[in-house]
Amino acid sequence: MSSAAGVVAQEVLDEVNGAEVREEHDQRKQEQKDRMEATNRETLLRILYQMVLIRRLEEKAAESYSLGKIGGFCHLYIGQEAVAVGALSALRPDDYVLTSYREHGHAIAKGISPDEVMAELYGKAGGCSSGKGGSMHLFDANVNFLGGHAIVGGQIPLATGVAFASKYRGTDQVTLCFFGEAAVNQGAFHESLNMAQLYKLPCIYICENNQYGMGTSLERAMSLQDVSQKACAYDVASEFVDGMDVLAVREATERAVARARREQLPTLLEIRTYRFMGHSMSDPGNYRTRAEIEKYQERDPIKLFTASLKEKKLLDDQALADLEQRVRGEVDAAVRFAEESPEPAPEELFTHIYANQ
Ligand SMILES: Cc1ncc(C[n+]2csc(CCOP(=O)(O)OP(=O)(O)O)c2C)c(N)n1
Ligand SMILES: [Mg+2]
Repeated sequence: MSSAAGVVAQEVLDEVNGAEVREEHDQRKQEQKDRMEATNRETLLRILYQMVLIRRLEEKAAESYSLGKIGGFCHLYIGQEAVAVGALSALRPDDYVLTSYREHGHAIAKGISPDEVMAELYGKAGGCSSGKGGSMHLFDANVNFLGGHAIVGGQIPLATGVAFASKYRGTDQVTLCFFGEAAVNQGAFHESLNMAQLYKLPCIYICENNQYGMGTSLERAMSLQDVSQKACAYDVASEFVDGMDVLAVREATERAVARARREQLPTLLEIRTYRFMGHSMSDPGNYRTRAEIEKYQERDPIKLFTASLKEKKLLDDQALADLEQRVRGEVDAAVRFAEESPEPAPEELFTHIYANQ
């Protein structure tokens, strides 16, 4: 075969692949548009607003990190916003949320203000953890957001205990526990699922499967890669969910919440997603290709949702521009708040060590 023929063949192949991607995209958009029927416009626009706010706040955080204004570790959630926003949109304000160190999005969606999140990233006194937690330890008991946990899988038994407390006290509160797929290999995950089903606890375990644990792909670390199947071992209900479709996440969480609130039973949701940035700000990213990242960026949850809203005539260019401007204003204000907030006082070293301080 001549090299010219080879080039033609590649072009034909690209065209076929491109058509396949477009077809898949159109199909997902149609599914999302069908799901929109179940939710009012105000809620849909709030969901878009939250996803855009989280994205822009983190883009700004990356900038501040590069300028040396944010120290320590910083794990961005860019690409995964539909998981936190979709799931939390199915909760009541008095429900509990616990998650890992990749938690800026969950904190915002649970109601911690952008000012307090940004100030915490800056390590300032105005932060939600008084500047003593940083990026990995956002916390606010006032909105039932119980962290921000840096030990992989550490939040899973804690969430199980929180759900036990709700049941013991006779409330109908539900606990949502988020973790990455690498945490599923921890014993704590298995012990918790066993206990939750045995004790009938209202806990929803959400595995955000972004397919990598630091630089290690799922295939290299897990013998059974279908995470949702693992629930069978403990007789726990489970679902596999597309994490790029915010409404698919919302609907699956609604089903799990109903099971938890009415029947006091746990659920495992495996939500397939992808992080567009490195594991943390210091990740050189040489374990995956540019082409792989671009493939998933085509399926950006914010792009998909915006396109669906526009086609359903629930959003136009002007409304989108207004939303972006409102978000930009909030993010700029959060940065100003963080910059102007004081450093924690030296005495703060001795507070919050034991309870009741
Ligand atoms: C018990 C424990 N072991 C190892 C680490 C180091 N570590 C931090 S993040 C991480 C990968 C976790 O990946 P995953 O659970 O998939 O979450 P993701 O970062 O993808 O959101 C590891 C191994 C840790 N923090 N805690
Ligand atoms: Mg992961």
